Amino acid sequence: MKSEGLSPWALAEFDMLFPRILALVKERFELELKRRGAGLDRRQKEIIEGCAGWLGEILTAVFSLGLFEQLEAEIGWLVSVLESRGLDRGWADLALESWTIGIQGLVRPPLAEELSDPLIRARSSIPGIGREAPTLEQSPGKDVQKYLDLVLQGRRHEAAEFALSFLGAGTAPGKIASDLLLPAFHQIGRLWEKNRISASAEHLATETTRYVIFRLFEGLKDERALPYRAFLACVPGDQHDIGLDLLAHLLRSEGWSLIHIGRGAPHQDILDSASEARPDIIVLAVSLISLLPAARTLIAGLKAAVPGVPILLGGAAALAARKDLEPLVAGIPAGLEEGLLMARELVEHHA
Ligand code: B12
Repeated sequence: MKSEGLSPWALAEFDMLFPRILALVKERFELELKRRGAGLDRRQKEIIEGCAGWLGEILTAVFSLGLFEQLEAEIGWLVSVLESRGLDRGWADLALESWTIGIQGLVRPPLAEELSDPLIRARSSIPGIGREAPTLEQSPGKDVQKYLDLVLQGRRHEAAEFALSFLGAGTAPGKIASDLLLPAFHQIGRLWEKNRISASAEHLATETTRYVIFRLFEGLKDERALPYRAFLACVPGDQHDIGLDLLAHLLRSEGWSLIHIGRGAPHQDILDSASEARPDIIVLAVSLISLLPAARTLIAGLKAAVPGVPILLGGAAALAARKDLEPLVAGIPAGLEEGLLMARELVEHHA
């Protein structure tokens, strides 16, 4: 597939030398941690140790899909994660510098320049990152804030009753999800990023949200009972399944039958169960940029295993790589409503 600005030779060289470059970068991080990590606690050290491999995964996605603009966004996210955990942005700089040195040391010129130029550009953006308005200051609105407080405390019945009160007032479940549940979730993500809540709090919020979603859609069935069957799965490695779950509820409420395997299935299992399911459409979700190469491999595998079945790809990472991935799939919907519409159009067109 085409990657803007990067030759296939540079890409092949990067793939081949990846393990060696990664080993060098890790070694450099270990040395730096010994040199200036004395005052850091275990969690801080874990974050720093994770930087080397994390950037490697991001670079694999950025290079193979030509997502050069995304690299700066990801570095911005890393700086935010580091600084809110008492670590300075010098560690993000070290990660980019180490990958640059590794590439320049092991890859032959001029391919080395091709690969390291985007890193050098991203590095120069570090001093200016996040100096503007901090994202947490954006107020989520009164209802979202109220719902968010309940979800963060795991008060699932009250959270569900609050969400259901909008249903009683005539708002559709899908609209409640997009206007209440999703903004709350986005705020939860920012709170985690800023180290205001733990990963376990994120898990509690997820399970509470799952319950609220179940209550919102419980008993809702469209009389149309559409004769279509969808197969839904997260890309291997991606745990973010709530968006996919919501789409599943929306489809089910229109009377679709579903084989919804959610998250956790490895590549081959997805291929096997998709071909066994014989669906009219396949719906995949990917939220993390680092898993875009896995998404692309899965799409290729599904096209071979279940030829002719349209594939819809959704989720935050799919949207970020829309331009590059769109030619590979039947559609990348911007949101859940659009996903529902596209799914219907594709199966009707296909039938
Ligand atoms: C809940 C959550 C988790 C839960 C997931 C539980 C679960 N079962 O889903 C847990 C705790 C496991 C988790 C783990 C991690 N997470 Co997390 N997570 C979130 C959070 C708060 C909500 C995700 C979510 O469900 N959002 C609701 C969806 C529906 O909204 P959306 O993603 O914006 O999607 C829109 C569209 O894309 C569309 N859509 C979504 N999915 C689909 C699918 C289809 C088919 C279609 C058509 C449309 C569609 O609908 C939405 C509205 O239009 C987000 C914050 C956020 N901004 O979303 C972080 C977030 C995604 N996580 C993040 C990170 C970093 C992680 C971890 C790496 C570290 C961590 N926090 O522990 C791990 C990685 C685990 C893994 N390998 O997947 C980052 C990603 C940052 C980045 N730059 O990529 C985020 C953005 C938080 C942040 N601000 O730092 N996470």
